[in-house]
Amino acid sequence: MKNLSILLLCAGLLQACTLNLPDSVADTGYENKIPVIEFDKYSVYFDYNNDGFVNKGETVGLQVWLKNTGTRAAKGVEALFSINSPYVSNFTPGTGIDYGDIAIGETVMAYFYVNYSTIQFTVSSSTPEGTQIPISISIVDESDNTWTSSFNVAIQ
Ligand SMILES: [Ca+2]
Repeated sequence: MKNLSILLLCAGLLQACTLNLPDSVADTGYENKIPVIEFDKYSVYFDYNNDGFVNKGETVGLQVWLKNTGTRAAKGVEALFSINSPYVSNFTPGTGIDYGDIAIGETVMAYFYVNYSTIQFTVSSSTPEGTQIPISISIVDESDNTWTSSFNVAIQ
């Protein structure tokens, strides 16, 4: 609560606040800042009928963006995507995808295939409409920071 009050004061009095920060805030150095990498968004890069949606029976390619929501840049980010659904087959790649460096607040898309998609899979023609396909992401950087994130793809 004390820190919140200080932050509110700082909105208009940045200079004065810098001089009066309590130790708990003033001592927050670079070593205490961490990158946090998580799923940001995806888009359908290619699908069989070109409607931009993932339909049952289609083989699709998705582009996936990751974002650094932390307080420090991440170096050498690699993401391994996995899927566990009875309606999905031919999920690739089974290896990590190099996202490179991700600055604070930056959103980055990486692709694995020549066709510029990040991941690719086939949806069974027996998939019920409205099924949510869960995709997990295991993320690591060169400093051995690890994160897990996930998102759902709706089958139209
Ligand atoms: Ca489609």
